[in-house]
Amino acid sequence: MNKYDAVIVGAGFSGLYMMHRLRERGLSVQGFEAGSDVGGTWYWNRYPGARCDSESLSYSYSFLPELDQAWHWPERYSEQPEILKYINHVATTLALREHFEFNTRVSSASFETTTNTWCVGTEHGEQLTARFLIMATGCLSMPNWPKIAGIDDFRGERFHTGLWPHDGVDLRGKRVAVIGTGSTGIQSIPRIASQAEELFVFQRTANHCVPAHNSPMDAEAEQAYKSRYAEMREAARRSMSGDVVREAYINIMDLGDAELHEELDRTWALGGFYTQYPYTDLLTSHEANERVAEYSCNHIRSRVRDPRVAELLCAKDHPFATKRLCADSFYFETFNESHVHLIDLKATPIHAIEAAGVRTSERLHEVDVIVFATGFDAMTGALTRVDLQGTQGQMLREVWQQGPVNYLGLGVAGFPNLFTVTGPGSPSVLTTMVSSIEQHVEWIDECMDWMGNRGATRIEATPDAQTKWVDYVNQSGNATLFPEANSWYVGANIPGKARVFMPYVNGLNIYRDQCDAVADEGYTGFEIS
Ligand code: N01
Repeated sequence: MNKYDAVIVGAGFSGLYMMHRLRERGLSVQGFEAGSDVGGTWYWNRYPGARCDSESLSYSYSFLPELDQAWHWPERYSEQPEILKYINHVATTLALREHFEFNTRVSSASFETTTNTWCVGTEHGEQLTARFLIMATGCLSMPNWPKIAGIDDFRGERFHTGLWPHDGVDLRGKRVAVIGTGSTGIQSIPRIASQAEELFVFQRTANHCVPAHNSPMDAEAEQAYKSRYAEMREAARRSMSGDVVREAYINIMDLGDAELHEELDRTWALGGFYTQYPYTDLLTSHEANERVAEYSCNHIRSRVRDPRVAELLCAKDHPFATKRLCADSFYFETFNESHVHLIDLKATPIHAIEAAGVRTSERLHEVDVIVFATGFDAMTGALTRVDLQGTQGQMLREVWQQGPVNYLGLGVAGFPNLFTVTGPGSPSVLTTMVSSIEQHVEWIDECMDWMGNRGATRIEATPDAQTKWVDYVNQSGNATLFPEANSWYVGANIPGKARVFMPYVNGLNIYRDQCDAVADEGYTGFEIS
């Protein structure tokens, strides 16, 4: 059986950087990736309109300053092919591909207490051992196919946005159904509408949106950013959001109506989904939140011609930004087109999928294609799908049945030498992902280096530190309005999943300091031997 210092699962932004760091230190590392090439999220999500809602100049690695200067992002917010091109370039330049086995899922891993190693198995029956197992499997990587009766009876074509065919799908002249109106639906619906002969949008919950205001990259703005890249990167590292946006400087309830209107006009004109960061009380005060939500709905009312449709598109059942905010590019205007129909699933729920289309309580909507923009088993799904077995033979999925438990979002009691990159209990999805990924990867690498220098072979979160961390993360989340929404942040999109607010809300800056303090004090909260 081959023996390695570490196994890395996943070749997205996390796995690639992790591989680079460990290889630079001369460790033997084997990577596995389910896809046929690198890219992770950006390998799989190729649906029409797939784009990053974080600005291109900040959504990239910070550890390659020369590439920062050389790389040109053609748009303010990059489309999926541009981001994949960047990831491919990095993987090629740093010669990372050769350390990954592609088209291979890790299916099992069990910790051997006698040797302090992980025994890792793949779906193809390979077995290998490694001192460390690093799950760089992403927060939004396990597609959610909803359990709708008759789904297999459909005679036409069906696609999940997170598993979009690599050679694209020709939707011209077709009658298309899109189920789901989260970020993905909102990005793809305008593009699908531009091709389809007829489009039926099945909306269960209207989502809060801010305008993206995407545009070609402004040469002057690009140059100005590049001239200060190091400073911008440092500001991002030290920020709550992991990005360079103004944060926590306005208390909404201190503003009169006219002042607030002016302030939101300014934010909406800037665009981008960081609307939640400038405001101190947006996510803690219902009153403040409702004022922003009302402003947002008025925008929709001014953009959608049919007042009935406009009202349906206004999110009313959860506070503003308590589900991941969506960034829209002509989403609302799409519903002014005569071939686009909005179906309100609250009024007329889906009863079944039939051979000819989607049957709601009202009628059958006949379609040729169904697009499932129905999201992911987020944050835990990619981890609990693997048979991860700890020191007592316990499975991670059993340990996490009532919600994920871990320490710092990085390690789990009973699962020594296992690290999760951007795991639940870390800021991850509430920040610009690459910033959080880099923080985790660097912390893990430094921890492994520290252990190596001391001849330590085992690190494990203590149950006590884990309980305290989970309580702290839960209490921090519960002090906000976030848990009120039936979002994937709380697992509400997956029937039967425990309802726990999973991300860490206090910001990447505070989190980074906490992780650094743990390391500086000799990895307190971990037992090392
Ligand atoms: O998934 P979602 P997504 N019947 O879970 C509906 C990131 N992302 O793929 O709200 C009918 O948000 C569901 O309805 P409801 C981003 O973090 C990033 O859109 O549960 N409908 C909802 O409308 C984002 O948050 C970028 O009532 C059903 C939709 O499907 C995350 O990915 C771009 C249903 C799912 O929305 C996930 O976004 C795009 C059913 N049975 C996405 N089941 C970037 O910027 C589910 N729905 C990088």
